[in-house]
Amino acid sequence: MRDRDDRLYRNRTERTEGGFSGGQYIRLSELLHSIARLRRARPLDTMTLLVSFAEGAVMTTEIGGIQDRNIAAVFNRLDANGNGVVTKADFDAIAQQICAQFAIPADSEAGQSIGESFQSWWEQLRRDLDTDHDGRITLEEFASAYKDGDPAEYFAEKLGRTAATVAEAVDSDDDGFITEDEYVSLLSVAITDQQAILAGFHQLDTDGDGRISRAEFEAGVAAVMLSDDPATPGTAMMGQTP
Ligand SMILES: [Ca+2]
Ligand SMILES: [Ca+2]
Ligand SMILES: [Ca+2]
Repeated sequence: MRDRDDRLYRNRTERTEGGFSGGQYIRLSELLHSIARLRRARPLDTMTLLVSFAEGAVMTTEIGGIQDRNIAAVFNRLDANGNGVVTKADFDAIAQQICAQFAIPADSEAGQSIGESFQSWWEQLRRDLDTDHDGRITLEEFASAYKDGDPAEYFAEKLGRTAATVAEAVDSDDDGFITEDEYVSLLSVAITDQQAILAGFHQLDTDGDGRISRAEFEAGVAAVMLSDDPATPGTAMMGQTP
């Protein structure tokens, strides 16, 4: 136990002191930007890629508090082949799914770039989260990143940047606000229960003006996996209810 605690501490310290060069969330932002750049010749916007990534998500689990269930929901999406651990094979599978969906040949320049982007994202995750260095990220390892110590400030900052990228993509008319329609169209690929989607929308709309500002959205995304209080805006985004 002592060894494990030391390892977690070391792991967190390295992350905090810059070993986390960019972090997995920054990787996602970079990935979306680079793919968007690559695909500019053909219409394939960031929103479409986000939707593609979210499809097939397993968004409901029955066990634990709201934080555990949100963490499990994200973990299950990363575990693309559903074998209960996140490995390189999952990221290969996600890259292949995206290439297949957009008819991008895997051996083309664009296909190779997508594959490399997901590989670098996996490598970053492995360095940050695979605390026993066995090449597999278990749910326990994944959850410890969000639950041990006090990760809130750190993750709020990192996740906030990805949230900004997502908000930009979802705000299709670029007026700085995400409307109910824009929000529902993003979430409905992952969550079938419309009431659950709307509950997430209203929870994020903290000033109650009927639309989600980018600041409201970014604050909510940053909190998704960090809070065990169902009253915290963001905790309902993944379709989990108290
Ligand atoms: Ca897996
Ligand atoms: Ca491991
Ligand atoms: Ca609002």
